[in-house]
Amino acid sequence: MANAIRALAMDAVEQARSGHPGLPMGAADIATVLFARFLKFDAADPAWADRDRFVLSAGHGSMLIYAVLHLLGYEKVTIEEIKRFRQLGSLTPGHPEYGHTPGVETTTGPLGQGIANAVGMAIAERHLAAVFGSGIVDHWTYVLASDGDLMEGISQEAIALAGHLKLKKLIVLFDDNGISIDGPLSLTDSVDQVKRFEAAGWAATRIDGHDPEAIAAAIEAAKKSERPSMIACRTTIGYGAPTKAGSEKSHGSALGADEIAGARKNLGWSAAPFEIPAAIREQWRAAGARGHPARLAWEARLAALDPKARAEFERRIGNTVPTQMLVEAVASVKQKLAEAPKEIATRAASEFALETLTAALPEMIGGSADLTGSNNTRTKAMKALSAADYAGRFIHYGVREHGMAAAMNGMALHGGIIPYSGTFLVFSDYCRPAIRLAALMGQRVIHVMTHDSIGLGEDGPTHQPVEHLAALRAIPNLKVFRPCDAVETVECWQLALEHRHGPSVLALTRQNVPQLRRGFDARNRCASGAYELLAAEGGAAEVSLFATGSEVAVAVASQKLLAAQKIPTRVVSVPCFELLLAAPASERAAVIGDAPVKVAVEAGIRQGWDEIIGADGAFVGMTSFGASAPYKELYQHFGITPERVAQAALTRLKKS
Ligand SMILES: Cc1ncc(C[n+]2csc(CCOP(=O)(O)OP(=O)(O)O)c2C)c(N)n1
Repeated sequence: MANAIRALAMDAVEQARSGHPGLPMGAADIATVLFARFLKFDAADPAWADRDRFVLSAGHGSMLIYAVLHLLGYEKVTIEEIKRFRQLGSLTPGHPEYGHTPGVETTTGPLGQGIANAVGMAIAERHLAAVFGSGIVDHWTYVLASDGDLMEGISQEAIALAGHLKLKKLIVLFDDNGISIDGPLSLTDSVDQVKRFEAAGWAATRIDGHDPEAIAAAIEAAKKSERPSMIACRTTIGYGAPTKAGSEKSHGSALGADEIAGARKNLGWSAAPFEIPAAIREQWRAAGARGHPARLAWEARLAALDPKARAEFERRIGNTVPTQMLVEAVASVKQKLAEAPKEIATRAASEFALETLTAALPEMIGGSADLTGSNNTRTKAMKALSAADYAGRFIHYGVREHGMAAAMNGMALHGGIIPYSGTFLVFSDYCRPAIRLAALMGQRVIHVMTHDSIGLGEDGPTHQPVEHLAALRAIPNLKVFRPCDAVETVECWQLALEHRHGPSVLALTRQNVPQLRRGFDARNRCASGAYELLAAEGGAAEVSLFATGSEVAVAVASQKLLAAQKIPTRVVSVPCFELLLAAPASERAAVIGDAPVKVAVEAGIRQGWDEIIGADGAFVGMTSFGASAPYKELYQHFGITPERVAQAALTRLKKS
């Protein structure tokens, strides 16, 4: 059975003239034992909610999972798709892509992400089991990780968190082949991985990864452990290849006809390319159907559940937000703000909104990377999620932004949870690879990123984001929200929760801002990405001021200065570029307007703004890193003031 994986991997990579045969050939025995004897799944229903999750963290070994899915009988993964490995539109892309190939649980390729996703999946499993009971949620999360996965720093964050949370249903199979691209691992690494995992609170062991009984025994033992488990499986990369086995030469390129012929001989595999002998195919198909009775039994248990509980489980696992409840929750927050306006930081406004939103949406699981009090992501009612209480809804991620962001992706992928978290906006760089993957996979994860400009003050330039808004806006399918006050903050929360197929960032202030939206307006004005907050007075607008977040108040003050000089000026709040730029051209044109002078103000760099104000528009913002001082002084020092904005407008007006 394992040789069938090896043969398909060799043949597909050869046909594509590109790909990675070494890992699938080396890890074939591990995958065979896992899928044929342990993994709970049903090839006939890849979306079964209580299936065991399998994460191929070393995504370059994609032919391993494609071969396995094909052999198990996943309907869509046909031999034709295997033959089209790495070709445009095939179900077998270069690296596994979530949502593309049934049976692929997460997109992997950037090493280290998969193992960190798996930690999130294992957290999701424990939490949902605590909420809905082990009759409905009770599954394992398995990971196949390579040397590269374990060398990446993110793996340390993931391992430490999993050990701390005692995620006993997480099992990592380490493809311990001692080879990476540059050559033997002795070039780069001397870590004892077993000791490393043990130090993080895992059970860890070392076995021969080509001995099926040893693999099975190690998995059996891992399933009895009270801790997460790591099994270092000593393997030979490119197992079976006559000259390239055990060498980096089998890692990432086609083996060539002679080497493949030699490997077929060594493995005793005489079938033609892409052909699987009937007896072996039968065994694989039987493995693919092995979980069928378990699935039916699970479906019966679900059907027997109290109808309300069943409906709630199905709603949550289907990632369906209760629209009416969300709309009502947002309206009630806005009502309170209309009655008693708040001059507070938008991070505090976010906490105010979360009090109501998290009560309405039990699937929201919050967190922070050790900045809970600063990010305001934990509401008073939220209990911590811990090894002692997986029903808790707030995760203290520790100082682990990258691991946090990747674990959040895993939770969203698992289903049943809307993860949101907190850190400083400047540390979005530490989360960026995982945010990018959330965007690529279309996952609803929400990052609350506070201290969003020089407005954070004394912590200085290391902590003051300058280029971050622009950098985040560059990621496709990510929505970046920068609300200007408490009302916009709750509206942006609603939009982030409704952005079902992609991640969001909420960039929030540390400093207080005035509530600019007064009175009750049921509409979500942020939904159009930008809107006219204040119309021009005294005639057609000669100046349009555009601003986001804390700088909207600067624009509003500037409007007064210009009004004193009889210059009709409008103010447009731009809480979300992506929504504005996605709006129909006519709507976009209407909100951007045709005032001869356009000025934008944002305490960040200009990049991206030209799409709104044009290359000839004026920009008041940052052109350098910030500095350490009280924030009001910084706004003066860097010239982000009403006077400077008015001056910029006047200078342009004179020119025009
Ligand atoms: C974050 C990241 N950096 C670099 C790469 C490029 N890359 C792909 S595989 C690999 C290392 C290969 O070694 P290993 O993980 O041991 O895999 P094996 O050689 O056993 O297949 C590298 C550096 C990557 N995919 N992701």
